[in-house]
Amino acid sequence: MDNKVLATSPKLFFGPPLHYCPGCSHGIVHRLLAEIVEELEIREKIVGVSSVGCSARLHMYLDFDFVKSSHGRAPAVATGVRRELPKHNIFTYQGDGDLLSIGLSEAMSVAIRGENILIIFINNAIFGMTGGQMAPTTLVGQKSTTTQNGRNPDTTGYPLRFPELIAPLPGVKYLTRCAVDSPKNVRKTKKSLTFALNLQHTNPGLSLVEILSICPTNLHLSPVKSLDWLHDDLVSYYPLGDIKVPEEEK
Ligand SMILES: Cc1ncc(C[n+]2csc(CCOP(=O)(O)OP(=O)(O)O)c2C)c(N)n1
Ligand code: SF4
Repeated sequence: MDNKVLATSPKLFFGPPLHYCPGCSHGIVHRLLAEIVEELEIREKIVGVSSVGCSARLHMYLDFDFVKSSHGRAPAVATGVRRELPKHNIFTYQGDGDLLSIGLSEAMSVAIRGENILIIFINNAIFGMTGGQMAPTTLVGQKSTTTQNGRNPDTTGYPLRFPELIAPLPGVKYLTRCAVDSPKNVRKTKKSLTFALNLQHTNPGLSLVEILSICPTNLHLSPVKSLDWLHDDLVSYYPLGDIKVPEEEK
């Protein structure tokens, strides 16, 4: 193992190695979480809710408390944790298939109730773990195992921009879209996640940080070409930047 990598790993991060495919974005976000919890000194005051999909083992890589939830149910589980621990930081970590397919009802419900939790939403535009089926975020024309000629909106609808959908709800406080495709954007993602966690103490309500990501395995592209696809195709449909920020925090 490379000692240089180990020497610079955050203390709360049990990795590398990770179980992900080469080029997968999940590991970058895991590492950011370890860095943030360490820097904010909240190891004893944060609970994550891990879910299903390729990131189902998230809790095994991070040295702080987690509750494991079933498919799509992380926001409901996080609500229960919030009721018991009103002063903690609480977050869910969910893929697009998990959050917006089976979990759409739970996701909408926490937005309507304005639950004081953070949803970390990994949008790689596909169901990763189960072999590349269409997700609600799959782009028009994008090939998947269930849209072999490319997604056709006439039969499957249009890709869902979830933050834009829930933005008008008063209990929804902070919505932003980031990407982990360049050092600059990784730093911006870290800033947004930190901002969302701090907001739980100053301006309670639902926060959602969408992180545009890549799944090279199911895109059938190299990691480098997958990043080109992210810049050229994904960002064109899912624009980066803040969607909603509380007036008093601007
Ligand atoms: C109720 C239920 N339905 C379906 C599944 C199968 N399943 C497990 S992970 C997954 C897809 C996860 O995709 P996504 O949330 O996009 O995460 P990724 O693997 O891309 O990170 C599915 C359909 C399941 N575990 N439970
Ligand atoms: S299948 Fe996709 S999302 Fe899953 S680990 Fe591999 S690259 Fe990552």
